Parts: sequence; structure tokens; C-alpha cells
Amino acid sequence: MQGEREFEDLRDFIEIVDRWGELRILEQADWDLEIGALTEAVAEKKGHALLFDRVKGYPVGFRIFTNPFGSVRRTALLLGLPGDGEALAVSDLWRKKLASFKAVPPVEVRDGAVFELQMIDKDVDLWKFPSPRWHELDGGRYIGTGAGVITRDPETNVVNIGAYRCMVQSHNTMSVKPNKGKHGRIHMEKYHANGRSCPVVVCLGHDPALMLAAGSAPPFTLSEYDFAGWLKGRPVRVVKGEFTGLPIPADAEIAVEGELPPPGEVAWPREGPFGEWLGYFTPSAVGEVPLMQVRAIYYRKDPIMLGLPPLKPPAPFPYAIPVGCGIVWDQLEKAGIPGITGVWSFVGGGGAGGPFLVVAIKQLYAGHAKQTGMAAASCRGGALGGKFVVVVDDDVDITNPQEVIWAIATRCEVGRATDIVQGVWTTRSDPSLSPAQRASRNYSSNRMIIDACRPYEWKEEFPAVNAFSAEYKQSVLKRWRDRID
Ligand SMILES: Cc1cc2nc3c(=O)[nH]c(=O)nc-3n(C[C@H](O)[C@H](O)[C@H](O)COP(=O)(O)O)c2cc1C
Ligand SMILES: [Mn+2]
Repeated sequence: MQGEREFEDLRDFIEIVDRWGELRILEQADWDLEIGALTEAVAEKKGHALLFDRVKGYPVGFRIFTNPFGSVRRTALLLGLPGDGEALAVSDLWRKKLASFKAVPPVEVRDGAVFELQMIDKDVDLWKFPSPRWHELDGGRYIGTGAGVITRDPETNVVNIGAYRCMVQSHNTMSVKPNKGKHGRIHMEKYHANGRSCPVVVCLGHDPALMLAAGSAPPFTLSEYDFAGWLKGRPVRVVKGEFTGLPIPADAEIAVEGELPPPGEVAWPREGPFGEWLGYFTPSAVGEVPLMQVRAIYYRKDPIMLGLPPLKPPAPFPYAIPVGCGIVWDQLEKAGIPGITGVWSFVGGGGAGGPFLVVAIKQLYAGHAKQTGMAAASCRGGALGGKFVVVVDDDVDITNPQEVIWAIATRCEVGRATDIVQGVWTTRSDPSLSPAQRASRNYSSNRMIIDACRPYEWKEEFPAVNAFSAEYKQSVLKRWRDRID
């Protein structure tokens, strides 16, 4: 299945978006809140992608690209899919495409645009880049929101790229925040267990395909590079980092190379607060987030940072459709759940399912709906940060919250339709975690599974829906249109 256009790197992507008329270049905006406010206001309308240049106090050319995937068409471009269909159709195509995933490993090349300009050791200066303070209560300047954090598993040698946020702490240090359970964190902990620093490269502007891979929970245990290569239909070209030997995308805009020492060796700093994807500021923490010691910064001429600040739902973060639902859908299929006709999310849903996940099924047997709900609440894509899982019949439009609420309100007998599962893996950004849980770093929470399907045992007797079919309505409207419009 081929998409509309192909792009090789971030600059190609921006050029295509510009040709479509979906790009605005904004000059003289302030890194302190103004870029964040403009990004939020435009994203809320599912508006243009924004390229900020001549940021206040910064030279021309040091640019930030925001709201890149904020329209269905731009999200579809990213996924390599036709973008003229409805959002659920794009999600369905994405799920089907995922089913054909085959690893396409990267190829190493000798040189890349990323090495055009360099700052090494004492010349390293992270303040050279116009990192925004995105929201009013943010505790610092976040250089990495659309970041790709590259690490290597010291045992298996598998290379991981994860989207983990980064806050500038000094001219040559930044905090990098992979949460517990994330692959990058697991890699780091393996180095630290042996008293060693973890080599790391952080990309701050790169191919959108890599961004997608780094920020989701794709159906694979291999490298995100292999996933991005598959999505692009050709291997990602990488160059070797001088200090770490890690593979760096040859066309990256900015790559920061260095290491994450064990907590005993450097004090882990204060990090946050930060306005997060669930629409709240999570509190500041001290000693939880590793500190990266930067040895080198490589960057292209006129580098473009990728800026993906979390936005309060339902603003797209970072995609115009909940791409993470395609991943949950794929994982449910792989878990052997039959009859799924759609997966959707109303809160979050960018990288995974989010805390309000809806699954539509064609019920095939007694217990099918509960089985679906339990699987959705516990597969990797549905577990992290999940809270409510709603299972509905396939006649419900799951992209419409009113329809979903109608199904819950009318098809549930509350006593038998709801179940609570205690103590499932969640995320630190869940604002409902109690202060005590936060203090003990118990990042788990309960799930509610809502079976909002017609009860299987008597579904044939369930009262019929009081609405005309879309086809009949269309045919009547056609005849009467000029009288009622
Ligand atoms: C823009 C963006 C920012 C993210 N920021 C973080 C973050 O700061 N920390 C984190 O643990 N996960 C963050 N995530 C989610 C992870 O990237 C996601 O869970 C991913 O699957 C992690 O990759 P891994 O499984 O290789 O660890 C972010 C996702 C996106 C799309
Ligand atoms: Mn990973």
C-alpha cells in the first residue's frame, strides 16, 4: 500500500507540506511561551504546520518545526497512506499495513549531513538552540520534545530509539527522561548495574518515520530503526557516533552525543514540572531523571528542531488521529481476538491507547466482549497509561464520543457490564496517582472494563435502534433536499 508521496528526511517532509499550502513560517516569536501558545492555538484547530525562524534572541536559521502531524492528511503522509479518507479508515489502513511489518535494518554510511557543523567537548553549548519554554508552569526549557533517544542494549546489542523528553540543565548537560519500563531506561539500568555510564545519542530533529517509531509501541522487539526502514520502504542511513559508536541518522538535523552516568556518580537533577499529554502539569521531581553529560553536538546548516509539546486533549498530540490505536488493534489481532471492527481513543492515543480506549467488535460468542476488554487493558499498547476500556458493538461510530456514551448509557446493565482490575502498569503522568503512590514510585493503577455491547445471551431480543439507515435517509433527502435545506 503506497502513500501519496515519499520523503527522505524532515526537510523533504516540510517541503511537501509547504507545497500543499499547509505550512506557515513565523519569524520573531519568543521561545519563552509565545511559540508554545501559537503551537497550541493552531493545533487545537487542526491547523497548519508551523516553522519558526529568527526566534527572538537567536540568529536566522536556528528553526523549530511544530504541529507537523496536526491534520489527517499530514498524519497519513507520515504513515505512507492515502489521506483523503475518514480518520477511522486511515486508522484501519494503518492497522492492516502494520500486519505486514517486516524488519528493514539500517545501513551504515561514511558521512552524513548531520556532521556538517559540530561542537565538541569544551565548545558544547546547548543554549545555542532556541529551546522553548512551552507552557507557563514548565520548570525549564525543553530542548527535546520531539526527541529520539538512541541507546544500545549491552547484552543483546539491539539499538533502541525512544521519544523521551529532555530539559536543558546547563551548557553541557540535559536531563533525559525515559520512564520506568521504557526500553531506553532498561538499557541504561543494565549499564548502571555494572557501574558503567550508558552511552547515548539524542536526536532533536529527524525523519518523521523515525519520530513515529520512537514515540509508539510498535509490534516488534527489534530496533525502531528497522521499523522506520520498513515504513519508508528502504533502510535508514546511519553514521557512527565518534564517542559512543551508536548509529545516528545520517540526515538528522541535530544529534547530541554523550553518556548517562549512574546516579551515584552525578546528582540527578530537578526536572519538571512539565505540561503533559493528559492535559496537566506533572509535578517536579528531584533525583528521578538521569543527567546526560554531553560530549558533542552535530548539526546541519540551518538546523530544524522538532517541537512536539504535549497539548491538552483533544488537541492533536502529536497526530491528528490516534495512531496508537492501530497498534492496539494489531496487538489484539495477534492475541487471537476475533471480530474487531475498530479501535479508537478519546484522550491521548498518540503512542499507545491512552486512558479512554474504545474497541468495536462483531460479537461472536458469549464472553467475547469481556475477553476483548481484558486483552485491550493489558496488551502493551493498551496497558501503559490506560484507565477505561469500552467495548461496543460494531454499529456504534467509535470516533464519535456522543455515540459511545449513548451505547454505554443504553446497552449496559451496570452491575454486569463493568469490572475493575487492580494494580496494572501505568504512567507517572497520570494526574490521579496519589501523592503517596508518587512518593513510593508505585506507578500502577486500576482499570475499568465497560462491556457496552448488547448482552450476547439475548442480543437478538435487544430492542431495535430507533434510527433510519444512512442509505434510506440519503435517498429520501435526495428527493426532498431543495425543500428542507
Ligand atoms: C512526543 C512524545 C513525547 C514522549 N515523551 C516521553 C517521555 O518523556 N518519557 C517517556 O518515558 N515516554 C515518552 N513518550 C512515550 C514513549 O516514547 C513511548 O512509550 C515509546 O513507546 C517508548 O519507546 P520504548 O518502548 O522503546 O521505550 C513520548 C511519546 C511521544 C510521541
Ligand atoms: Mn523500543
